[in-house]
Amino acid sequence: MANTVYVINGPNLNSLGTREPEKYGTATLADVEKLCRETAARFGLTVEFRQSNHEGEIVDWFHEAKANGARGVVINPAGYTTTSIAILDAIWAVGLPTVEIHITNIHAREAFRHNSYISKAARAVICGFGVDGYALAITGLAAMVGAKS
Ligand code: DHK
Repeated sequence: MANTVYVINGPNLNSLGTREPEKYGTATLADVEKLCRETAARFGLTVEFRQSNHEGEIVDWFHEAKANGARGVVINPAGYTTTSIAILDAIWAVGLPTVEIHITNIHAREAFRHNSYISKAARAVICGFGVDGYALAITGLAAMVGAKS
């Protein structure tokens, strides 16, 4: 798995496409997966694409990524962004370069969405580009880890 990046999606992103489309758009999670795979392939990278509504499962995936020799992680922590010290600690524990992405501009939304625990460990943060942010996150991660197009 030396050329693999994990793309981890948090709670409710399984409903992408039908969930509040005025905020999150109409692309589905399957569309996002395709975008991620196509973007990663340009840098010779393959993608492990995951989604969970359960915090502990997301923590486990960081440890799995490390054990499998992944190059890095892109995560949309969704509703766990502002609550999960466990995911923050997992990022620090495994030490993999991690890019945080949000579809919406969380800083232009309700105040309770502004304070990200994940940002304290992420190497970079992207928000507000819609699902295109996933392609930007993978492109940035590829540059961070020296994966060439
Ligand atoms: C997705 C969510 O589910 C929210 O909980 C976050 C994020 C924003 C997004 O923009 O991708 O607050």
